[in-house]
Amino acid sequence: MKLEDLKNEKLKSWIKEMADMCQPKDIYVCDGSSEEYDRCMQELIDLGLSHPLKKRKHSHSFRSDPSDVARVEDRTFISYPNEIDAGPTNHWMNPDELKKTMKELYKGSMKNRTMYVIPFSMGPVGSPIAKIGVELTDSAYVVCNMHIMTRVGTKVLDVLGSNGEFVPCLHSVGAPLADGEKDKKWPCAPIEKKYISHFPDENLIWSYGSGYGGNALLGKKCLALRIASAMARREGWMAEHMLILRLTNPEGKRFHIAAAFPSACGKTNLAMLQPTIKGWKCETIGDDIAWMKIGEDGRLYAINPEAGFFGVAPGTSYDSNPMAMDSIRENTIFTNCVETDDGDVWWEGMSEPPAHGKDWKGNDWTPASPDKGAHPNARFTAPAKQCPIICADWEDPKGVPIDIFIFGGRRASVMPLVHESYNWDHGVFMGSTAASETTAANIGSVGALRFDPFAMLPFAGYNMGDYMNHWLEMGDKLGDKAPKIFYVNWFRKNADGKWLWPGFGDNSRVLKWMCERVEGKIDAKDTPIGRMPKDGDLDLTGLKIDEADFKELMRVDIEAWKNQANEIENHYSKFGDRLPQRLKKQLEELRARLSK
Ligand code: GTP
Ligand code: SPV
Ligand code: MN
Repeated sequence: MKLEDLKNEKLKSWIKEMADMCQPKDIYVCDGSSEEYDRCMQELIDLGLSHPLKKRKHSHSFRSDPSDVARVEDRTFISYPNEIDAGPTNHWMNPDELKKTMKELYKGSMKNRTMYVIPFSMGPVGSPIAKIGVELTDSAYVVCNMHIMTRVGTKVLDVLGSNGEFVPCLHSVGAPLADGEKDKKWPCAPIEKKYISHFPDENLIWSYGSGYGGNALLGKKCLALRIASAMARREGWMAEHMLILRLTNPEGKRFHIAAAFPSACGKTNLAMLQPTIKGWKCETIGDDIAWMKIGEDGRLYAINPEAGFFGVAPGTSYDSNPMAMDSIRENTIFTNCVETDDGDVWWEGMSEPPAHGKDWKGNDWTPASPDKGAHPNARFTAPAKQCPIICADWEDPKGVPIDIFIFGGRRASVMPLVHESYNWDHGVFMGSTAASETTAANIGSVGALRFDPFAMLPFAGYNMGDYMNHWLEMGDKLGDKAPKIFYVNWFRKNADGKWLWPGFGDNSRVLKWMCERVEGKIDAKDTPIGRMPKDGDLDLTGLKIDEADFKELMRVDIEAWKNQANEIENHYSKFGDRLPQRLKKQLEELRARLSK
């Protein structure tokens, strides 16, 4: 389709204005067809960027620039006229100033490149809950990934019509080409020139300088979380960093669970759970993002706005996550994995290593090499419909009614395997005080403990204090129809640094306990931090776990929790008068219970 044929005048004039600034050699409007995917991929193959895999049908391997391997939180901006509206946990710049700086960078940034226009829908095309975005990008890699991760093409333009609303998303890798200049293997800009910018008042996204993941696939973290969370607050719904799954018990009763864990802390794995307890079944609805609205019956309904998985490769195996392994057998893009000599990909934790291959930097690699073969944030991009346990209703625009919310993170100590909140406010308190060790999903230090409220620290599009208040208000609206709230930690370690809990499929045991709590089948034990399983209520049938290890896994260390309460006070103090009083009260109540 040509630019002139676009029916939406606002879209047409925005594209023209952006093209005047970025000066691409041509403009191409994506139709979303498989021929288009193949053509873009062929261009990338011809440039030497994409390597077709002999062992996996219609699949390709990429290696990014070593400087461009993950999200860049330090270069991510939430831009409102007033800094306080971005809040203390976001990087802020004044919108005029930020735009001025970025316009200088965008000027001529697409020279000798094509500007692709990607109309996409987050959520099923045409559904009332879906949002339309249009990404302008100079990266064919982004086009191919967006084809998998979102619903792209002419069908979206048809829904947009002549006067529909869309979120404008401008993206440039920030590497213009001089006439006749040969392209780099992975064009991008140096870190100090990268900007991932959001203007929530205008529903506008500007991204510059990175070609990787959430920095560049703007439907995902930028639109579906940062912009959508701001929209959701204005409109009374929720946009959360949550997986969605359906669990069916042996009697056929269904439970819908939404869980928020920080990046690289187990969402994809839990979403594709293979229960190790008899008669229980799990189906996947989403693995990263949930949009939730209150339905006519007063319950909270969730949809997955995405169409694919952008999943962490390392650690994914037929043992840990067979459903993910089956999802990536074909039509998949791999980034920063090992390429084996026989034309496949490999990563740490997948299987026995190949005798020889090329590592994520393109160097010769053998199991004796000192460095990891795959980057710790190596990823696969795969269509969600390829997941063998994708739920039949996963694209139902009505969504699924949520029974259970789970928060969690990586904590080597302090946090027990599972506890339940006393009520909604206490659950919001648990979410607002979630803490986790940092991972390779962001460029920065790994393994450092930080508060990551609701697993949304890098993704909240407005002041986190206001965000906490929005959760409280949603609870007020939901009343007794609100989901029950739990907190889990699959990552507690013993003194030798070994996991105390087997995790993965065995996490079903914890979910079973939650479902039985929701049904009112069993009581729980009150502890200072919340309700915990009574002895024998957590189903450990067939599991070999040392008694002492299990005790340690479930231990509530009062002294450590008193210390935790002090850290929470410190964390809360950042939010000043934007911190809801109801959460301060929760902290006081926790302290009172700890001192009893
Ligand atoms: P993002 O896509 O970054 O949002 O990550 P995610 O939350 O989907 O994390 P994912 O499921 O991809 O897991 C990240 C890493 O944690 C992988 O290496 C997993 O193998 C590992 N992991 C997931 N679940 C468990 C678990 O129950 N126990 C242990 N020990 N590791 C786990
Ligand atoms: C995350 O970091 O939480 C991801 C990967 O899901 S990215 O799309 O890069 O944000
Ligand atoms: Mn994520």
